[in-house]
Formats: sequence, structure tokens, C-alpha cells
Amino acid sequence: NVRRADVLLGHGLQPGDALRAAVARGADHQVEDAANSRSWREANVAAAQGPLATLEEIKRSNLRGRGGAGFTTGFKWEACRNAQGKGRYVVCNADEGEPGTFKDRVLLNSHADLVFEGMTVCAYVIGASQGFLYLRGEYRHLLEPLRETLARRRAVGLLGKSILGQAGFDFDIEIHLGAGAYVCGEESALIESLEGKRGIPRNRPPYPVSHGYLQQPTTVNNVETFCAAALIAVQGGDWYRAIGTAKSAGTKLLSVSGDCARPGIYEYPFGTPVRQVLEDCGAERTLAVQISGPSGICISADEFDRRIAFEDLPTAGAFMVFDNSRDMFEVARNFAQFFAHESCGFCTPCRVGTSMQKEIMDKIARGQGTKYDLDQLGQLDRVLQAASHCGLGHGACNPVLDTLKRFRPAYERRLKALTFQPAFDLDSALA
Ligand code: L3W
Repeated sequence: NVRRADVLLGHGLQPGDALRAAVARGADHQVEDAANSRSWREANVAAAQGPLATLEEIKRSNLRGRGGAGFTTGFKWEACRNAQGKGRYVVCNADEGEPGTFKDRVLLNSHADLVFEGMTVCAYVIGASQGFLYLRGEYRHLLEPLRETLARRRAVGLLGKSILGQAGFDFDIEIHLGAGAYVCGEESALIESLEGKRGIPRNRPPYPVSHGYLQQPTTVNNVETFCAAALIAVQGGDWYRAIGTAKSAGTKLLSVSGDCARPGIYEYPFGTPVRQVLEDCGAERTLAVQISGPSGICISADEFDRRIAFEDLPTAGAFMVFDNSRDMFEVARNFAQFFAHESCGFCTPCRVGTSMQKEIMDKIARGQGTKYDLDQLGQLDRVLQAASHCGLGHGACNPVLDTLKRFRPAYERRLKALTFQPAFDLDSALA
């Protein structure tokens, strides 16, 4: 593994370090405020400032969510803290189902304390007493080791009642095992699943920060986001925002796989060009890189100077390398099958659209496709973008359209000559 930035993977923190830093930051705040306080009431108000001091560091850090969308973590935590409810919840999205992504598995395997630490810092900031780690069903082998880590943390007072001796700081974490549905990586489907229901995405807004688990304020973040938050609690926001770019603070873990000599987990500061990653992982004769998995973007050789950053190539972490021995049509067909299989079936555009896409790709593969079918693929994308219920449908045509745009000959050489004019033109029907 290569670490061009050794921030997260080489953190060197011990269990409790981030929590102690968060609580101490609160205490500093209290001392400062208490010195100026004239009454017991004012001192109490000062005590409540503790979590706010850590929230301030998270906001100052410019940390953005690592699940793919890059929403500002400080804003999310603050919105959740300020939302009205009977209780608050912290949820770690460890449903790492995007093909080509495996960096959360490594964090859970080798840095579980940091993950739980980040969740507990979040609980301290937002005032939650219950957390859940939603673990991908396929990661069942991690369940027992993770439970053991939780038990160790309870034994040393890093979970449970009065954490670190702080009265009222009560928090515990439960692990919920998924059942293999990709759609449960979408946060609201995940919450439905946590509640024991079928994993169907909810309408958003309202967002989980105000209406999450049991309709109560809930912060849902990715595994890597919680790890980064724990580091920020120790090192501060200014330290973190100095790494990366102005719009993308910190580092990003990449799951590098495919046609390269050294696949694995890599850590880079945001702003690193794709070409650097290819060089580090020993990729040669690279034809394309699929960034952020099939929901992301497929780029070709003339784009390898583009950068891993929210302002250029945002990614949840997948970095799949395809060399010039690969047929990008077949790569896209495989992804089309994936989306047809994983559509939850709740909304018609996605359920039918993903199947139609797969069928068109299969038809082209059999040598029975025409130029009309290529046009239909573009039409399908427009329908799915406009009418799908959630992100799965919105992104389901990305791999096909990206490869069609960049590797059109891979499609065209399979087409048969068009011998008839279609009687029904979906384009005009939609207009
Ligand atoms: C409060 C607002 N909160 C947005 C929150 C929202 C969510 C986050 C991002 O994911 C990508 C895509 C998928 N007040 C808010 C607000 N939020 N506006 O910000 O929200 P959004 O809607 O921009 O993105 P998204 O639909 O959550 C889009 C991928 O993420 N995806 C994620 C999977 C992640 C895992 C994982 O972490 N293990 O599986 C799922 O769809 O592919 O690229 O928290 O609540 N006004």
C-alpha cells in the first residue's frame, strides 16, 4: 500500500485519545467561560459549550462526507444537534457495497477503535445516546471482532454510562448486520432496514438530521468520515484543512483494483492526479479508470491529469483500472447487469429501466443491436434521471453512457445495419 499522505492509515492514536481531546477542549472552554461567569447559571451555560468547541473544530476542518456526495460534516452535525426530537442517534454507514470499494473493510478490520471513537465524538457533539454500525452483510466475518472491540471499549469506560467520567455523557453502539442489498447503502433505505423494515429509500427532504431513525434526529456518516472526525478532534480543524485542496480538505482512501501490479488501499491528499495513482500502483497501458465504482465516472487516457477532489473527480473510494486488453463495452454490460440485479424494485422507472438497459446491452452483445438501441440507451438515462426515486436509479446509466461517449467504437463494431425505421420514437413521445 502507498501512502502519499500518512494521515488516516498512520494515525497512531490510542483508544480514547480523540474523546479525551474532545472533552478536554470542552473543559478549556468551560474554564475560560467560568472565569468570566458571575453566577451558577452562567457556569452551567459554559459547561454546555464543551461539545460546541469540538463542533467548531469539525466545521473549521472543512471535512466533507466520504460516502461519495461530499456533504459538509460540520453542517450535518450542527443541524442534527439543533433539530428537535426525543433522542438523537449516530449511524455509521458500513454498508460498503459499491463495486470496487473495500477501504471501509480495511478500516473496520485494522482501525475499528478509530471508527468507534469518531462515532462517540459525534455522539458527544450532537448529544446522542445510541449509535448503530450498519455492517454490510458480506462483512459478517468482521462482526465478532467488532463486538470484541466494543466490549473492550465498554470495559475501559469509552462506551456506556458517564463516558470518561463525564456526567450525562452516555453512549453505546450496536452493530446491525445488513442482508446483502446494495440499496441499503443509501442512507434512508439503511435507516428503514435498521428499523426492521424493507430497505426502500425514503423521500428526502426531510433529511435524517431531523427525521432519521424512528423519525428522530440522526447523523449518518461513512466509516472513513468518522475516522477523520476522530483525528480532527485530536489535531484540530486548522491542521486538517491545511491538507488537500481549498474545496476538498484532508486525505482520501482509495481502493485500487484491476489491471495494476500493486492493488490495495492507498491514501492521498485530495488534489492528487489520477496519473500519480496509476504510477504508484504499477498500472501500464491503461485504457480507462472507473472512479467511485459504477455509480461514479469512467475516464479515459486523455483525462488522467484530472484530480481526485470533490471539485473534479469526487469518489467514495473505488479506483478500478482497465488496461487496453479490456473491452469497455463488456465492462459496461457487467455494470448494467449489476444495477438491474440491485434495483430494489420500489419505483417503476428504476425497476423497469435498469432491466431495459441490461436487455439492450445483451442484445448488442448478441450482435442484434442497431444505432437505434444506442439512442435508446441515452433516452433511458433521461427517464431514470428524471423519474427514479433515489440515487441508484439516477446513476444506473452512468457506466454505459460514459463508455459510449469515450469508447463508442466498442459498441458500434457490434451493431448490425439498421434495415427499418422504428415505428415508435421514445424521444418524440417524451417531448
Ligand atoms: C441536511 C440538507 N442534510 C443533503 C445530507 C444527506 C446525506 C448527505 C449527502 O449520496 C452519493 C452517490 C451514491 N440538510 C441536506 C443534508 N444532506 N442535503 O448530505 O446527501 P446527497 O443527497 O447529496 O447524497 P446521497 O444520496 O446521500 C449520493 C452514494 O452517495 N451513495 C452512498 C453510499 C454510501 C455508502 C457508504 O458510505 N457505505 O454505501 C448512495 O446512494 O452512489 O454517489 O447524508 O442526508 N439540506
